Amino acid sequence: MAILNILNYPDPRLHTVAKPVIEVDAKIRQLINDMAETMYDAPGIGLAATQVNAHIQLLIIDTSETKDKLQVFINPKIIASSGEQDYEEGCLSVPGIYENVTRAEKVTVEALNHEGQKFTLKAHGLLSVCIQHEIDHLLGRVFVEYLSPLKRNRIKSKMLKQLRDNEPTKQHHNNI
Ligand code: GNR
Ligand code: NI
Repeated sequence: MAILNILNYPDPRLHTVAKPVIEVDAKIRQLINDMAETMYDAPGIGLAATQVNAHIQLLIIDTSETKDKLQVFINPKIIASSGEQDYEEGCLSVPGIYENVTRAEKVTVEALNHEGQKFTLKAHGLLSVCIQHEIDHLLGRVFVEYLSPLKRNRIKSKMLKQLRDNEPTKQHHNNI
């Protein structure tokens, strides 16, 4: 197991469109284990392979209180959606930012599990939000793209400033 590096917005690699998984093999299951460790460590309730710079259609979610109900979605497809809901979203790739996003209230998703078996799941509420948020990552979309250009640009500037402030050269300067 390993904790993987999470890409931070506005890293252009977050806009990569993920390719379908051809075979659910030992290598994929290793990545699932590493992503799970990374998500629980963060901590977060979901993680898309895109966020750890693996551009394949794989995402994991655990919205349980007890953090022991990992759900794996490989090659996920939303086959039905209905209604609308607003939710204050956050993202491990946009740390410290929480903004309201409107999405479908209910979704039906088809995917493969960690054993490569096909399943269908109907979700509502937070799980539905999370599925849509993670599938967006696989399509190269980050939730801030639903916000106004003004808000998005403010967030982008804030993230770039954080990045600059964390550079080793600056760190040295700060410590003197
Ligand atoms: O940990 C996360 N919390 C969250 C809260 C509201 C809506 C979506 C999410 S997903 C996020 C983890 C993440 O960035 N997944 O891509
Ligand atoms: Ni996210």
